[in-house]
Amino acid sequence: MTKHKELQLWVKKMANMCQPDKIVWIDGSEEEKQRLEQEAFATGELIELNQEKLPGCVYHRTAINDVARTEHLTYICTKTKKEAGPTNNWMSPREAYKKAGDIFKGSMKGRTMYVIPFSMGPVGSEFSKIGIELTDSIYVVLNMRIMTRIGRSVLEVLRTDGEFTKCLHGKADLDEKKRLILHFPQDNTIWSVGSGYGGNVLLGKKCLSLRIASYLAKEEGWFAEHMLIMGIEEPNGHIEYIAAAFPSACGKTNLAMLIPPEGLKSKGYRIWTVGDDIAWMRIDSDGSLWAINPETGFFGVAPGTNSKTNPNAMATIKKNTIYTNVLLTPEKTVWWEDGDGPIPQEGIDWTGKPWKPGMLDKEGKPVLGANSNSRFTAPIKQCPTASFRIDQHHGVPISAILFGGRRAHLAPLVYESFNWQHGVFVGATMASERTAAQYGKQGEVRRDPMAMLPFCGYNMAKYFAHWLKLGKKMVKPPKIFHVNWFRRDENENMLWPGFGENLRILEWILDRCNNKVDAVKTPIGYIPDPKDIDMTGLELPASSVEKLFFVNKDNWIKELQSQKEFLKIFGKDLPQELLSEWQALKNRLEKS
Ligand code: O2Y
Ligand code: MN
Repeated sequence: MTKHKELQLWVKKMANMCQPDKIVWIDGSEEEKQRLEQEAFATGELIELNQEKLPGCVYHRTAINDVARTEHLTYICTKTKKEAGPTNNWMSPREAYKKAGDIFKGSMKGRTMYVIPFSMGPVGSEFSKIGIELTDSIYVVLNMRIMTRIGRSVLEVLRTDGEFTKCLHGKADLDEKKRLILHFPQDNTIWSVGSGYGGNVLLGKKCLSLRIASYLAKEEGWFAEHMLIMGIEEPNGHIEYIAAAFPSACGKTNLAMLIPPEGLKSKGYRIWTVGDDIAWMRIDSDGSLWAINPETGFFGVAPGTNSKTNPNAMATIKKNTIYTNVLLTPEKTVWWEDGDGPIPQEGIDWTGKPWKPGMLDKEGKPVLGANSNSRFTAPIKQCPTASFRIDQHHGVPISAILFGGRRAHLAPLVYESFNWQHGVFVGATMASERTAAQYGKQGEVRRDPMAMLPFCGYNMAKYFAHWLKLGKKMVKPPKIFHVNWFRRDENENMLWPGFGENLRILEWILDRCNNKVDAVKTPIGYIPDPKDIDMTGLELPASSVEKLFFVNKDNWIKELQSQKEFLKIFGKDLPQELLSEWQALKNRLEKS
């Protein structure tokens, strides 16, 4: 399928190591998809779902020990440890290739190696990057088919000597002790072995589009970020785009496809979804920032997704969707906790065992039908709010960047940074409190700069410097804001309803970008005058509004200490500008 010599040689070399029985080049056709599905149905790798109720949908279960990204087995393999920085696991390239090579050796005997040419971003766009993933999993091929642009057209753009990221994935024995997710930014290479799930194996997603791309972005002068992109159509028909970075499990997918509340909908607001997870952004010749979503699908968490929390997601996943690790019902439909519809009276749970509601495990805890990280993989274009700009090579112009997290008693509902440098400080010190559903101690604050802690492919101190440097290159940089949809009162009651109501805050943000409203200066940044937030149709007591915007000086002084401890880990590499911002915040708080 290709005359690209380097590609041919690399495929041959990897095949010599993994020893598959067969090599199949993926062309991306519909016929090929049907063939692969039939093959996977025959082996049990996939189960065909009820085609009347869920046309084009299939079901997959992963190994029980393989249900989420494994950050502790994920490495950045740069020549020196310093290049990977203090927040990444590091392994030398020599050791990493040897360790993983030993696991890969002969691991595809009796299996087929699929060669997937894929483009992150529209095929042929100057924003886009090409990858080739070798994998022994049909499940991976079919997921990549939804999440990226694959097949013959990609090879045509690659021609005979184009650059590509070498992505090798093998399931091997699916043994956690022999699982490694390795990134070699200096070789433009990813090796993933011993897993068959999600972010570990769909190598175009977190591995290429964030870890490798963040490194390429630093070298080439652009941004690869863990951000949603959405368009907000204003009553006058003009669409403004924003990008937002929240740590995993803080509602990026819900925000990206929110439904305007009645009060604002009647004004004429409409939402356009460009992406829910990743943004690649470049400074254009007009001096402003333009973004594309390099992906073409959603790999969303099922539990908690329902017609109330996210009706657009529910509409998206009615057809052509891969369901992973959810409950399978006797009529071959799917169900998950906090989903839609009546609880099925029986089913097969995500581990493959018979399940009934109310079942308890040995410790007396409820047995879940769906794994808490069970997923749907669905095409963005099926989303009722999908933007008509998704395939545009040039992307969309970004007016505002939002950072956010869960901070029960600290950050106000929204605040605006004083300028780009201050905004970078706000992003660099961003943090979120763990929920009960997350691994670790509930309520514990996890620093997650720009929501990139698990995804930055190089030293994060240099990443902050890169943000500062690009800020200086923009004539009209986006304004940077911080949002916190999760503020609670003194009795731990949530103060803000979130979901569609968040549009009220986005409206204020855009008004700020367009110099339509003034704001109140506080030590941490600008906050809204509550009268400038349209609350039509939302009954919120005045006391709640006051609490939502309260800047609690004592809590912020405590926060300063925690920020300082975090920034300290970067030592001398930390840009001086961020220390100055920290000191300035301290001075402002002490004076207030
Ligand atoms: O657990 C996984 O393998 C998936 S993690 C994921 C998937 C889609 C979007 N974001 C994330 C994330 O962890 O940020
Ligand atoms: Mn994500």
